[in-house]
Amino acid sequence: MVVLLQPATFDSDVYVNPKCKPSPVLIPVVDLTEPDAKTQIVKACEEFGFFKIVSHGVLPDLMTQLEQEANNFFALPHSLKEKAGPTDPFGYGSKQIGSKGDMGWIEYILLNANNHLESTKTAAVFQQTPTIFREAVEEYMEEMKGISSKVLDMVAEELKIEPKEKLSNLVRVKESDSCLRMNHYPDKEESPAKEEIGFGEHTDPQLISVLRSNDTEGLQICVKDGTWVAVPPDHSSFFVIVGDTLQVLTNGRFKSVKHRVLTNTKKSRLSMIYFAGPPLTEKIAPLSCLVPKQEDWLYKEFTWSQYKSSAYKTKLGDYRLEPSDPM
Ligand code: GA4
Repeated sequence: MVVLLQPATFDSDVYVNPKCKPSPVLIPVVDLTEPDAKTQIVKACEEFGFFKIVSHGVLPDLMTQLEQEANNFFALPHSLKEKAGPTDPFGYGSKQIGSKGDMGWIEYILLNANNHLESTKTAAVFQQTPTIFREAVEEYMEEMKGISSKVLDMVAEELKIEPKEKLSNLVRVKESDSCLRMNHYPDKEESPAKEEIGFGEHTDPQLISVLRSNDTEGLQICVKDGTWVAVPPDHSSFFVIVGDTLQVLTNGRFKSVKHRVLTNTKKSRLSMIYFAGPPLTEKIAPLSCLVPKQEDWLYKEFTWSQYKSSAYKTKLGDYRLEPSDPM
């Protein structure tokens, strides 16, 4: 199934893309219960590095409860929220993204999916909030681990990757280095609201990311010809984003998709993104069952820990996956 998306329009010169065409773009929507879902997922990963999933089985109550609790956190006085910051990279952050000076119209919480209470910053997030917030976060992370493993199993089955749990095990094991981010893009008082960068363009370093937002627009993806396409929000579905690591494992067959969030509405946007990452010690290289001859590999082998630490030293928009030299 495919859905028609509207191409993004831009007011400011900064965002004008010379390749921005007024043509509609088709973005895949995959129903996870359909028999050909895995074929559609692989096609979507090759074509866009992005797709929407419906019939995912996650209870709407959990999604709305976490959204409500996150909204309650962001409604706290700034002085209280700051007790869980600055980010290390976990904890509460406001306007600053990463450590290289990227800024956005945003405040956020970044939580490690494993042992998150061991980080003093993330423990501080939950000191300011009722227990129900931590419980909802933990339950939601389990669901997201399930969704990302399921998507990776479907990819493995379609690509005939052996053993067939090879990809999903990277996420399922307790050592997996995944994290959950809750982004709050505050509303604008002025009318018409000024368009600003909420979260600048970037690719995600991990395997896949699973995003859910409230019904406020803002997310855009960059399609093959360089056109930016606005993704209509849908609070009951998830959006899957291919990350750099899956691009390397598939030797570039799947592309990690550049995306960004622009804020130009009077409504605040809240999104939750689960970044499914492999264990820190995992060696990442094109899968030999997909690319048997090493001379055909576009990327050198590296560990997730090496890639992650080099990515965290870059600016958000930097291109981090030069073939043969990902370091
Ligand atoms: C992008 C994906 C995730 O949000 C994130 C981000 C991280 C951060 O916010 O600290 C990074 C960014 C993300 C990629 C490059 C570096 C690191 C900010 C930044 C400038 C948590 C992640 O893993 O990488």
